[in-house]
Amino acid sequence: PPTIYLKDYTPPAWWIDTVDLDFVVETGATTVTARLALRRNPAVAAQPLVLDGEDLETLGVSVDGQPATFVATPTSLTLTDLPDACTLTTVVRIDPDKNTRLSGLYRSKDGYFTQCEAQGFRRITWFLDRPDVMSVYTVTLHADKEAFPVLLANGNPVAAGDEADGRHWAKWADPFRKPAYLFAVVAGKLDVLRDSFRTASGREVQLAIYVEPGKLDQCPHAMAALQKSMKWDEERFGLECDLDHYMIVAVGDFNMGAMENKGLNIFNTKYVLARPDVATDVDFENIDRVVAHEYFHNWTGNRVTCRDWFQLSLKEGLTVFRDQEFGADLHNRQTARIREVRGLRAAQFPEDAGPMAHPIRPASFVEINNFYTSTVYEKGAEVIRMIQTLIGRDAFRAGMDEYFRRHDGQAVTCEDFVAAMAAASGFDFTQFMRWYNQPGTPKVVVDGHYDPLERSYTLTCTQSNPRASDDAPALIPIRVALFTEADELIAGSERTLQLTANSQSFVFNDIGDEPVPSLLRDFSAPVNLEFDYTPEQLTLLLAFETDPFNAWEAGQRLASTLILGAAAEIAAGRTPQWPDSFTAACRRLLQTQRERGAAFVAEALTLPGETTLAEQLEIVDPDALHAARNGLRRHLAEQLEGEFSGLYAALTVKEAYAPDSEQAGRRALRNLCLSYLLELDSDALRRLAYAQFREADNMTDQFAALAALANINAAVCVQREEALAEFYDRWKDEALVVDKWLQVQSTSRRPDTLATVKALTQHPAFDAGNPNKIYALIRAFGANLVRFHAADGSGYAFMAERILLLHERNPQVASRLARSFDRWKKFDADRQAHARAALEKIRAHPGLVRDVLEVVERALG
Ligand code: BAL
Ligand code: ZN
Repeated sequence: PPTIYLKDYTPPAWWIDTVDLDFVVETGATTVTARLALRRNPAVAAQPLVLDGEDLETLGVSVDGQPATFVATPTSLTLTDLPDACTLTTVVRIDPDKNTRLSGLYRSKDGYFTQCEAQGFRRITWFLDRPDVMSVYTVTLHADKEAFPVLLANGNPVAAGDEADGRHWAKWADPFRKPAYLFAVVAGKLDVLRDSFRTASGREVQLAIYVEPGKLDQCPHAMAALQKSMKWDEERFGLECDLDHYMIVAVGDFNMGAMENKGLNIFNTKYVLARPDVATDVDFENIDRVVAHEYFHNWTGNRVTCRDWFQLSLKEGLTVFRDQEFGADLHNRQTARIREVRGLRAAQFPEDAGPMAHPIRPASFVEINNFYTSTVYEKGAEVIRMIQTLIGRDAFRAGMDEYFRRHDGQAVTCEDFVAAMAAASGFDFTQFMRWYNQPGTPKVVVDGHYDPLERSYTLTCTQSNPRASDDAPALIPIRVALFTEADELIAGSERTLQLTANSQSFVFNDIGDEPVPSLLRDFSAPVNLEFDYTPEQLTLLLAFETDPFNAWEAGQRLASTLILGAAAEIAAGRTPQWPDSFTAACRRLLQTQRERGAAFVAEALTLPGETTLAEQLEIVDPDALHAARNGLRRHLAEQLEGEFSGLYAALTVKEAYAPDSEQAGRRALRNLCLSYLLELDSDALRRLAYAQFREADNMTDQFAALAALANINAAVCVQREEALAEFYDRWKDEALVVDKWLQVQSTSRRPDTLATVKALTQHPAFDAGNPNKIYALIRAFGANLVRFHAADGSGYAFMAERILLLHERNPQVASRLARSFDRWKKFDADRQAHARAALEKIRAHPGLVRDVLEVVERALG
C-alpha cells in the first residue's frame, strides 16, 4: 500500500460549497443521493474532479441534471471537462447491515449510526473526503417509523413527516461549514434525556442524550458533565457554545471512545452510561473528561479544524490538554497530573521508543487510523502544556484568543497555532517546533555541583534523543526548586530553566549548603530525567516536596530502583533484600494520609507498573520483573499489615455514594490497603475481600474486591470462584460491567490466564465483533506483560490468531491488537524468535488489511 507524505500536500482542486444528502434506510440496503455544489478552486491549476469512495455501488451520476460520463474504480470517481461551477448528483447503494468495520454508516443493536473520522464519509457517498474541504450540509433521512423512531443529523431540525408504508422522514440543516469527517446521522430506537444550557450571552442551547431503551437512569452524570464543560469553557477560555442543539448519542459498538461530530456527538456507551452500582469512580471521572473533550472540540477541532490529517495533534493534543485542565479543576489537580504521567509512561514512552514511534505531527503514514495514538494525543497535550509553561497562563489565554481571531472557520496547521501563541506572547518558538517534528523521548541527564566558597550551586543539564534524525537540541522547560537537607524549600530557588543547548549549566547563588534539587516539577516536559539521587534524598523529597507530582516521583524512583535491583537478583537466582528505609517511608505516608490526602497517598503507594519498569531495561525478563514487583508488594504487606488493616477499617465509613474526589480518594486508599493485604492471602483476608465484594453498594468497592480476589494464585480459592460467578450472574445484562468481568480475568496475574482468556472467547459474554469486548479480553491480555510475553510464545501465537480472525471484519481494532507486539525486541532471543514467527505469520496472510500490515511491517522492519 502507498505511503502518504505531508510534504506532498496540495490544496484541493475543487470546493464543495453545499451538500444535500437524502438517505433512504431500508433493510438490506440504504440508498444515498448526494447533491454537491461544486466550484473550481481558482488558486489551483485546472484538474479533473476525483472523488473518494469505498464500498459504494454507484446507481447514477449526473451533472446539472444531465447524466454524466465518469470513470470509476473501487476507490475513485473521476469526471473531466466539468464547468467551473456545477451541481453533481450521485446515487449510491450501501449496505450498513454488513458494515462490520464500524466506519461509515453501520448497524448496531438499536439502529444505524455513523463514524466518519478519519475517512469514513467516503463509505457513505462519493466525496472529496479531506478535512480542508468544508461545506454546509442539509440531510433528509427516511426510515421505518416503528423500528427507527429517532432520526438525527448534525444541526437543527427543519421538518419531519410521515410517509406511506409506516415510514417517516426528518430533515436537518447544519448552518456551520464543516469537513466531512464531522458528519453524522443516526436512525434508531432510543430513549432521550433532555435538558438545556443558557450561555454567558443568554442563548438557550437544547441538550439531549440518546441511549438504548431502559438506560435513562444511567445518563444524568454525562448530562451534568456536559453542562459543567460548557460553563468551564466560557470561564477559562471565553468560548461559548454556538449551537441551538447539542446531542450525544451512545452506542455499544464503537471503535473509539467518542466522536465530536458537529452538534451530534456519537459516543461509546462506556463514556456515557454510569450509575453508582455499575460504574467505578474512575469511570465517572473518565465520563467527565470525555464528555468535556468532545464538547471542547466544538472550538478546537470543529470551528478551527485541521488542514490535513498530519495535523491531527493540532486538535487532539490541544483538546486533551483542555480536558486535562477541566478534569484537574473538577476533581483533584494533584492526582490528575500524577495519573497523566503514569499513563504517558505506560503507553506513550514505549510507543516513542518502539517501531511505531512518530512525531506528534507525523511526516508520513500508510493508514491514518493507525495514528490516533498516545503520541498524537497525550504527548501532543504535553507539548501544549509546555507552551503554557513557557509563556505563562495569561499569555496562553491571549494566544488562544488570537488563534480563534485569526482562524475561526478555517482548516489550518500546527504552525498556525504556534504562530498565534508567538504573536500573543512575543516568545520565539523556532526551536520549540522540534517537538512537532521529531520522534522519541529526550533524555536529560542532570549533574549538580556545590561550591562552598562561592556559595553557589550549578546544575548542568545534558540532553540527547537517539530517535531524532539529528543531534540538534530541543527546547526543554525544566521546573526546579532546591531543598535544604533539613527539608525546607530554599526561598527564591523555584525557577523554570530553559534548556536550549545540548549541554547547559544553570547557577543558583547564595546557597548556604549543598541542596537537594527537585527537578522537572509538575513534569514540566515529556522527557526521561536522570539525576544521581541518593535514597536519602529521594526519601526527603517524598516526605517534604511541596509539588505533589515530584513528591510522588521521588517515591516512584525509590521503588523503581528497588524493583529493578530485585529483578536482577531474582534472575541470578538470589533472594532480593528490601531496605527498611523504604518501608518506613511507606509507613509515614500511611500515617499522614489525612494531611497529604488519601488520593495522593494511594498514588504514592502504587508501585510503577511492569510496562513502565520494562522500558528502563535493555533486555526484559518478564518473570523476574513480575516476581520482583510482587515481592516488594508482599514485603510491604508483611511489614505494614497492621497499618494497612487499621487504615482499611478507619476508612470504612457508611455514606451515600457520590463520585466526588474526596470520597473517591478515600475509596482508592482503602482499596489499595485491601489489595496489599491480599498479598498475604490468608483465609481471613480472602473472607474480608469477599465480604466487601458482597456488601458493597457501589461498583468501585465491589470491583476492587473482585480484582484483588481475581489475582489469587491458589489452585482452589472458593471466594475467587464464587465472586467471579456471582458477578457475572448479577451483571450479565449490563454490557459495560461484563467488559469489566472479562478484563479482570485477562489482566490477572495467574499463570493460567491465557487458558482462561481462550475459554472466555467461547463464552456467551464475549462478542467477537464488539470492540469493547475485544479490548477488554484480547487487548488487555496483550498488555498483561508477564502473561502475554510467556516464554513459550503461546501469548504471541494466540494474539496472531485473533488478529487474523478479526482483520477483515474490523481492520482498525485488529490493528490496535497488533500494537501488542510493539516491544518484542526488548525480550530474550527465544521470546523474540516466537514473536517474529507470529508477526511473520500475520504478514504472510493473503489479503491482510493495510492497517495491520503497516503495524506489522514496522514491527518487523
Ligand atoms: N476525533 C476522534 C475522537 C476524539 O479524539 O475525540
Ligand atoms: Zn479528540
